[in-house]
Formats: sequence, C-alpha cells, structure tokens
Amino acid sequence: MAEISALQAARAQYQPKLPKALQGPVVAVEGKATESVGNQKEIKELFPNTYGMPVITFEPGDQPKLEPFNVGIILSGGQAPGGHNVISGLFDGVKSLNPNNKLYGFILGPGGLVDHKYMEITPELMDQYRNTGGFDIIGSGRTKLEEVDQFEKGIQILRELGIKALVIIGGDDSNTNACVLAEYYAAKKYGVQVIGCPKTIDGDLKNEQIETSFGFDTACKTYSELIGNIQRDCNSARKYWHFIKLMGRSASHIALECALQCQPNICLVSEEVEAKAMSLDDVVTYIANAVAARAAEGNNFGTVLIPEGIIEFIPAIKKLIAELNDVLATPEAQALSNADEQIAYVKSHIAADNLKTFESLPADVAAQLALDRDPHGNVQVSLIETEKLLSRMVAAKLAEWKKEGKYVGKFGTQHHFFGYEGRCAAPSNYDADYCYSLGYNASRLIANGKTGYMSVIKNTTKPAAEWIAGGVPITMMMNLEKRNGKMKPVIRKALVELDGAPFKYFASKRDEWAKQTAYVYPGPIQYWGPSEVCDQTTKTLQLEQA
Ligand code: FBP
Repeated sequence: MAEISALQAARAQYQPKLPKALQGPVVAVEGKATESVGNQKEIKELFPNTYGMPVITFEPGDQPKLEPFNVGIILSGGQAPGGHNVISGLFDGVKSLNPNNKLYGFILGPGGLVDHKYMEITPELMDQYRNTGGFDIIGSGRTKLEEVDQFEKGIQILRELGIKALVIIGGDDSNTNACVLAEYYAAKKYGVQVIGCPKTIDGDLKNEQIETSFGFDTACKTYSELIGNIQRDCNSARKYWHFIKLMGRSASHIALECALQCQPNICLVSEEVEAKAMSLDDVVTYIANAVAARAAEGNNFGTVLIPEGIIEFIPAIKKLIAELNDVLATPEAQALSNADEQIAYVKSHIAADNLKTFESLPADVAAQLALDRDPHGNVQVSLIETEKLLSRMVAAKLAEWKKEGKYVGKFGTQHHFFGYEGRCAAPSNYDADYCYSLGYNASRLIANGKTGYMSVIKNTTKPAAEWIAGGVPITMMMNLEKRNGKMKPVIRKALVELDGAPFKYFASKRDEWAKQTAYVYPGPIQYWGPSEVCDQTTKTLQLEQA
C-alpha cells in the first residue's frame, strides 16, 4: 500500500454522519408532480418518460426487498472535494442492501462508459480513499455524453456487468447529460436507471431543492485560508496590491464566499457588473478609485478578489462571445485547425460593433475568446489571465491620474490564481458528511427504482441527523438555452442573486472593507476540535438559510 500521511491515516478512521432517515430501512414519500423551471412544453416533449415526476423524501419504513444488483459510477468534469466520499457512501449503501452487490467505477469520466474502461471498487480499494480529496480512485473526464451511439455503447457494458443503475457525479452540464441518458434508457426500456449527484466547486448547481453543490464548502475554505495568509503578508509588508483570481467559471459564488470569509478590500461580482452594464473601463476605474483612496490614507497595499468569469459578464464582451459561439459552431469554422486562421475567420464573420470590442481587447484575451471551447461549449475562462489584465489596466489608469496631478501613491502588484489548489483538498467535515450522505442516498433512490433523479440532501445548516434525504427529478431544473449555436435542454445555472442575502450582506460592508484594513484570517480547515471551528458551513449557506 502507498505511504500515507499521519493526517490521512487518522482521517481514514472518520465515520461520516448520515441523516437519521438514512440510518435504517426507508420508504420513499412522493410529493406533487413537478414542472421544469422554464420552457415546460418543450422540455416535456423532449423528456416524455422522465418529465413531471414528483420530488421524493425518504422516511424510515419498510425497504422494498431486492435481488442482488450491481451499480456503476462515473466522476464527471472538474474535481471537487468529497467525490471519494460520494463513492464510499454509495458503496456502503449498496452493500448494506446486499453484501453481494457490486460497485463498478468507469475510468476517467463518461469516456470510460463509452470505451468500456472500468474497474470493480473492492472493499480494500474503497478503504484507501475514504475521506480523502481528489477523484483519483477512478479519475474524471469531460467527455460529453450526448450521442445515441455513445448511449448504445454504454448499454453494452452495463449489461455485460449486470449493472442496474448508473450514478453520474457532475455539475450542471454532466447532470444534463445524465438526464438525457436516463430518458433514452427509459424510452428504450433498457431497464437501467440513471441517478445524478450535484458536484462542483463553482457552487452554481443549486436551486430550491439543492442547497449547495458538494465541494464548494471545502474549496472556498481552502482558498480563504490562502487569501487570509496573503492578507497577513500584505498587512505585514504593506507594499503590494494582490490581485487574486478565483475559479468558479461563470458564477461568482466562490469569490463572494471568500470575500465573506476574508473581508478583502475589493471583491468584484460578475453578476453585478452585468446588472450595472459596466464596461471594462468602469471596472478598472472602480478598482483604481479604491487604490487611490487607500493611498491617500498612506495604505499602498490591498487585496482584490476577481471571479474568473468576469470578462464574460461585461455586456459588450458577452455580446461578442454570443456571436463568436455561433460563428465558431459553423462547419467552415470547425474545419479550421490553425489558431491564426480561426481568428482571421471570426474577425471576418462578426458584426462591426463586436469586431470593435474584439479589437479593443489585448491580443491574448481576444485569442482565448475566439479559440477552443470546452466539450460543453464553454469559454475556458480559467485560461484568461484577468488578474494581470486588470492590474495592468489599473496601473495605466493611475498613471493617467498622476499626470493630471491626482495623488495615487505607489502601486506595486502581485498576482495569484486559485483554483486547482482547492479542487482536490481533503473534504471538510461538512463535505465529508454531505458527500457520504449524497452517495448513500443514491443507493436508496436506486433501491426504490428511480431514474432521472438527482440525489439531494437538505437542511444542512442543522446537525447531520436532522438532514432531509430524497430525490429531485432532473427535468425540474431544466430550460432551453443556446449551446454551440443550437437551442438545447440544459440545467439552469444558478448565478449570484443580487437580491439574495449573501450579496446584500457583502454590499452593506464592502465600502468599509475597501477603506479600512478589516482583514479576517480564516486559517486552515480543522477536522477535530470545537464544533464552531470544525463544523461551520459556508457563510453563503448560513446567510441564505438564516
Ligand atoms: P465543473 O464545472 O466540471 O465542476 O468544473 C469547475 C471548474 O473547476 C471551473 O471552476 C473551472 O473554470 C474549470 O473547472 C476548469 O476546467 P479544467 O479542469 O478543465 O481546467
């Protein structure tokens, strides 16, 4: 066995908590029929077999008796802390129904199902990964499951392995695919159930039924530890402005949560930038004003948090990206393999106002917007160095103001991008329990014959015993959106709500934080100790549920 740290060894002994309802046999209590969040008519037509199903809650009761069965699992998309605990929860749940049940993991994401690459998850293997971060037990991948050919290849291996149900652990795009697969197998009467599980550090897979996506808690705590450390350094040396970009793709939930935890001088929120129709220059002026105001008080240092997707929310750039997406989806553009040709092609095919925006951007940013999308059609925002772009533009603005005679102080900068540092962190107590419960709960959805459902655990700001377990039809979260140039059914992404409690609290404090040095230093995640230190959920969830 590979050598492990003392912390990992001690952590392996941790038994994650389960909601009371899942601690013994359960019955599924059905609520009312559901509707999709948008385009009800179209979604119903696209998902005739899985549309309108009721929300389910599990309560103690007589579990239906079942023949032994096997289950498959896929980790899809970006890593998020707690993935191994979803698998261990599912493993223990499936074995509790019958010790002869088997769990198979498909290797490196949905591609493993299509290419028939899999492994059995044995008790010995599982024990090495309990309460650890990462997705390395079976690996993850971003292959998009959407073609009939892929579904048919999938069913071959599922049948060969006697798999009754497939659990797909993923974000909004992967759960959209899970829903399409569930519908396809139901329509074909293949007898294989598909269950989704809400994962993503981005925190944007949430709605009335899903309180939070797993991994958000641990990732934000990890980034907040690092931001806190930088703020201590910043307040010790008092000579740099730190520009810190944070992962999160489109939504600003991570940046906002880290701001609530650390109280930086500035935190940009993309959703607000869009709502206020701010230009890039407006964003730069906002930061430069705060820098100059602090300089006037002798503070030539500070911290700026930047959500990685901000560029997409500046209205002119958003409009440009929408047209680039359409142009890039055309067969002519798809046939071009060389980056220079692709850029020349888009420049000659976009509207004049978009071309103007395109040409106003630094070449590296423009190129990133015009080049490859990820398999789901998203701009790869993690590759755009917004932290450097913004600090460069703020420096230029301050230099301009200086020439005009305004006092701007000194402006030394440091740049950071936090994303990969937190995605595989060992899960916090919250994520360890939440993920284990999500996985265990998935086994109960399977045992109750459900398909096209997402595993959900609610009431999570309360002690775990009081958590509510159940399932939500994935179609309930869907609407139609344009992807790769075509209208597609997708799960609606949850962006930061400007009238929600987390943003409102932040907005009420940010002017004070901008001027003063009101830093909070959250420190590292703790697993043992007083509950207020070890078991706190995110500030976002606490404010939302207050
Ligand atoms: P998921 O949406 O798949 O959970 O991934 C989230 C994320 O970590 C984003 O925050 C980030 O923009 C992206 O993945 C980076 O992708 P990659 O892992 O392919 O570099």
